[in-house]
Amino acid sequence: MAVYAIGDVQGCFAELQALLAKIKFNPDQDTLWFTGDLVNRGPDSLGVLRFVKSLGDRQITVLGNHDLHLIALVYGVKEAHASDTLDAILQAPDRDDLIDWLRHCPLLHYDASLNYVMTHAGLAPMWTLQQALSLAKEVEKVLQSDEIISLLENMYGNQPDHWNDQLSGYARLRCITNYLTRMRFCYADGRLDLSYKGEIAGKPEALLPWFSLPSRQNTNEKIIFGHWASLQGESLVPNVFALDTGCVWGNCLTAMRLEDGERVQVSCG
Ligand SMILES: [Mn+2]
Repeated sequence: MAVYAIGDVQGCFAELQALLAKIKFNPDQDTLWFTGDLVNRGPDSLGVLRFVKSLGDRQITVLGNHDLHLIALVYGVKEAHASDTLDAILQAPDRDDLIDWLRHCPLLHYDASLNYVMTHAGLAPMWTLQQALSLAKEVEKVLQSDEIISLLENMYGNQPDHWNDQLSGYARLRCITNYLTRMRFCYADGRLDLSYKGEIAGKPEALLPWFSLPSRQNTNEKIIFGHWASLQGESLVPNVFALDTGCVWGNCLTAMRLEDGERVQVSCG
């Protein structure tokens, strides 16, 4: 009856199976949480997507930027990047079922009894948990509606880069999506920086990891996130659990058991 949160898989199907064997995952009893970016860059995104979908309600997946990119490709709103490894999904006979399942995944998951919240990139420092829940739902509602193509067409771009409650329309949805799926560093006032992607050690002085802002409004929440492989699984901040350990970059894939915080890893070299 365990719940495990698993970091970014990015198409590394064999490593995912090895990790599930190592934790002795029992699909009749256990539940898996995925931090998103199930697909892309790795060798078998189709295998990962089919497998996670097949788990039904034994899994909870929050959407990452690569998952949204796949959805945008299938809806014809974006062109593939040279580094994408999504062709097998695009040509799969069950493609439409897989994408329809994917677009119904949430951007944020909160479990009150376990007292954990999970998103792909983290919780914007100026949001309370209650705010974040309701803002994520605003985007989910449109992603799951007939308005999806228009949302995807308007989803890309780095502006507006600073949340405020007055934002409206697609600018508002884009800003929410960027905080939930692309955030790493912010300025002290909570403005997003989406350009610097390097190590914390070499960061520009004005930037802080989102979870280190002194004014952060959600420090009492236990937050699980992925997206940021160069953290190597360590945020060094209480209640902030970084689970992307760079499987697709040859490092490792991590599962954390929520009941006791114990971590299990398989190496992906
Ligand atoms: Mn990501």
